[in-house]
Amino acid sequence: MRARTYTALFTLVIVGLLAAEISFAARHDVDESNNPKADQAYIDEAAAPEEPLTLWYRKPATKWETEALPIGNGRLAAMVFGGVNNERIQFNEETVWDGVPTDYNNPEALAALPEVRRLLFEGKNDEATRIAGRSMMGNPKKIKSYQTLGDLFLDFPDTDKVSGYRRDLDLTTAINRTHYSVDGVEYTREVFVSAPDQAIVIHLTASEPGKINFTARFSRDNASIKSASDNRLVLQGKLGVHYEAQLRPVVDGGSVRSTDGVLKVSDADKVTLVVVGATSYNNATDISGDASARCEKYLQSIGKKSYDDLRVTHVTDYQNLFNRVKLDLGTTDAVNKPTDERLREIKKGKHDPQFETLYFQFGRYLLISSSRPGHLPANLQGKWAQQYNAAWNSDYHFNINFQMNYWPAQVCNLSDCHQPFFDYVESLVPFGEKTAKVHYGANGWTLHHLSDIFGMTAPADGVHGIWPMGAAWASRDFMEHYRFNGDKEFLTRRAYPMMKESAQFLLDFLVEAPEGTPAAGRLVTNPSHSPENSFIKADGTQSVFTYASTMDLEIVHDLFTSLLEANDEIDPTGNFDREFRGELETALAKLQPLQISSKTGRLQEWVEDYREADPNHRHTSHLFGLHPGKQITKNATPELYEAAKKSLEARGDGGKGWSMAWKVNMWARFHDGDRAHKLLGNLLGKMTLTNLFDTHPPFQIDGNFGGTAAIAEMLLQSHDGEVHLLPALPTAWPSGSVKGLRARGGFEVDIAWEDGKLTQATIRSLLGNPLKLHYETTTHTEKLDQGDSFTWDGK
Ligand code: FUC
Repeated sequence: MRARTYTALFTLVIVGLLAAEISFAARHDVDESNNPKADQAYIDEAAAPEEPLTLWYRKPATKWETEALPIGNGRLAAMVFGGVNNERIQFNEETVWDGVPTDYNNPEALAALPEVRRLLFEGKNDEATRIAGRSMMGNPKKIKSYQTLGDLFLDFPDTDKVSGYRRDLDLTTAINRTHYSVDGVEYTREVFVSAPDQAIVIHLTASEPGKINFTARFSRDNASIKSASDNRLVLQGKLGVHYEAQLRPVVDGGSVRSTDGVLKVSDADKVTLVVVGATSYNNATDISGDASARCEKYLQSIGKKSYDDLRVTHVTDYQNLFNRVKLDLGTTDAVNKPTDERLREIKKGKHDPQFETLYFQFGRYLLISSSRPGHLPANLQGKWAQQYNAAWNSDYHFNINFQMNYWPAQVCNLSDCHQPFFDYVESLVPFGEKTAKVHYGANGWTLHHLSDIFGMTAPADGVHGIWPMGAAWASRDFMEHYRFNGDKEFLTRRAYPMMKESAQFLLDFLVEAPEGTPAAGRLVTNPSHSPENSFIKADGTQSVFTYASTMDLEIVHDLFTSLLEANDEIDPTGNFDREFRGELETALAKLQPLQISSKTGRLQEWVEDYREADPNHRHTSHLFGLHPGKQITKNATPELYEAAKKSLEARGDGGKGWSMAWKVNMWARFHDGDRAHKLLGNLLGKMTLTNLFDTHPPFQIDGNFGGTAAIAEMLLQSHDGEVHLLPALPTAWPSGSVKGLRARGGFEVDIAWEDGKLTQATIRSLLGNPLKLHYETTTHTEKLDQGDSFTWDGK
């Protein structure tokens, strides 16, 4: 009786947990605050833009999430609607977060740990869940949301006599443009966000003088909005941080006046509006900065720069990053159709390889626009959020999403854009050191499944948040940076210490599994999760909470072997940090190995061969060792490789945006180009919105970045000690070329192929490392000096 009550109670807890996961998405602000006076559709024959790497549409956006177009400079971001009678430009600044610096640690947690561990080893998962839920969560266990900074509305004289309407986003310049004619006068609006000048720049022109008339106003809940000197508009408010935006107009001809928070421009020839924004955020413990002074400083430094100056500076800066990679997967006539029409046809099954190129470059565009050195990294929505309560707070999720954002960074030649990831993760270390101590009595640092900008490193949300592997996973990017760039200074000063601290935590956290468990005598993690997935035990009860999930073991293996690799790089004689090296080697030898199920032949997701509660679960965590890790490869671990393939097969071809993107990467690692391409088709056809944003749903940017990385992964791999050309080329891309991808070991790679076969590859050595090339069944080694190039036809 009692057991049954517990089971029922427990099932309630689990169902509650899973429902919480789902409702978390559902509870976010819905996409209602769209352009209130949306323009009607202007469907006429506006010509296609000349530049094929352009998103373009024949009607203004009405919906923020699916239609408006994103622009950004890594700190500021904006979504532009392109309305004719009413323009809406929603904008963000990366530190506009609700909340204040907080100590999230829970001093009660440590006392509960031994009991929870014992219960999990004894298979009393439900009891362990209850105790952990009560005692081991962060305090508070919820973080607050990233938010919009505000909206800028431009109201023009109403007209319905519009012709030649087009709005577009040119990925080669990062300029958004709205163009149309009324009564024979052509109007053009250009909007971009400049990184060098730290401003959103809006430029309005007309083909005849004196034709520009509009009013402009800011809007935001709970903000004060007023006019100020130089005809400025000012928006100010306070969450925990003080936030501020300022608009300064430069008007040629006609007249301009700003009163009571409304700017009125009449009969002007051309107008430039410069919008700047800032908050009082200094760092996770200090929000005492001066938002107004910061805005003032941005405007001062722009001074009297002309629009043309601002534009040239922006384009030069942007192209320095964007132009490094060129991709051609084939051309199609569809390029002459608006992007929304093309996407509709793709959803119906049309093959449009040039659209896949557009999608790839859009991912690179998004990374450049949301992640720049000196600023915060891209969050769940990049930096684009119109909400006050965004889905999952638009936070940093460390159990896949945040790391996925950075998968394209190195291979797609945007190493600079990876920097915010490193700075941010390092900024969390002091908080994670405290969490390691307070929650686990451990050295080193830890971080659970999510974080914010106020130093959250403790377990959040629910028991599935008691997953202290986030720091270890995030540390792998530091080593990847070294593998791609060979920067010894980065290795010794940043990568090695970061990985070491993460490993110090794990060395303390790992415990020996007791007799009677399948892992007896081996080192395992406990407590543990396979992120957000649940399993069914032999007695029919369901749980998410266990010990030694496969992903944990793979993360530990990845980190410890990376540290040994780093140690060798620092001193090949093995004399560097000898004692710690020994500890790692001992722990690795004792670590519980990965298991292949005797029932299914699949790689087990948990140390015990539990039944799956959701066989198609969106996370494919147990395949971490295949991708992004490198523990499981065709050459080194053929049995695990085959077992992992069976696991991926069994997961099916469905998923959320990001999980589909992950699967494309994984099929690329299985060298199955057609399967990878099929799933890329699912990503584009089912999980891509009209503005090419990935949708979970709702909009979540990880799928964009994961998808971009996957396309690169199909063309080039370098995780297994060789530069593997066209490892997963699908039949759908018979001929094409890519230029400027980066490979580990410090190589820049150009590849051309025809009729499905490599025709020529050129590899430039950036570091002078030995080169091992691989194409189909052929390998070739070459000694290259730094700066040398080698051309190969794969034979
Ligand atoms: C992970 C996923 C969810 C969502 C959230 C932001 O935890 O399980 O699907 O993507 O992150």
